[in-house]
Amino acid sequence: MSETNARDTSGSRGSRRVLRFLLVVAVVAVVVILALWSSWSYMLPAHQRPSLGRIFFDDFSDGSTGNWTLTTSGGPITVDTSTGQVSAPSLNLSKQQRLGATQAFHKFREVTSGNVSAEANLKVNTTSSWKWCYFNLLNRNGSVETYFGLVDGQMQYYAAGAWHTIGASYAADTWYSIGLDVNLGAGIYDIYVNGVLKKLGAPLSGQDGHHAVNAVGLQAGTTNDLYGMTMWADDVLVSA
Ligand SMILES: [Ca+2]
Repeated sequence: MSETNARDTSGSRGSRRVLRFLLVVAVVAVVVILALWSSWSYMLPAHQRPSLGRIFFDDFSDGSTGNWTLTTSGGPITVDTSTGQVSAPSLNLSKQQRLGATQAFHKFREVTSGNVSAEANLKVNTTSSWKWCYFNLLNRNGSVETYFGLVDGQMQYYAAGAWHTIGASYAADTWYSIGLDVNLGAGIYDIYVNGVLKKLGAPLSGQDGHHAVNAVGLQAGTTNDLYGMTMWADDVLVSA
């Protein structure tokens, strides 16, 4: 081998080492950027992630319950022009007796995979025991998948046969922004209160083994015939 060729060979080895180094640096940079992006986007409620789009929204500004299928055997459901969040009117569900149901559902195209989120502003008129309100996503069989409620003065989710608190109490006549951020593939959901993550990875209810969702539901409840309860809902948003 001549001296010139040896230098050429040595020089090309050096170039290859530099190229390999730059390639490794580029790969590491891409991995770090993707990790930062995914962790950042994971911290956002689902509807704020770039990949999610709005499926349904109702702020009741049209004065109508027409977007909803109502059951009023337990008490009336009306558009209430006296209150709202962020602005009146809102939906008023007044459960007035133990028997019967006071609930409203809106069906949307079924979401079978990925992320889906539901948000609403909620208010109740009492924190008394045996009165509650539910805000949830349901599957095509009408079974709840998220199982979230305002129960006995605490925001809670139901799983494994019991209610679990999330470190968020509520007061009467106060609006709260609730976000339910579902990962259908993992079978879990996160719960946000006023934009703050309060519960990471609550299990979907999956009572019938079917996790896809196609409805959002509101329900007011009482087991006391003497005193009913009223819940209000506004700015109901579903994104996927
Ligand atoms: Ca409104």
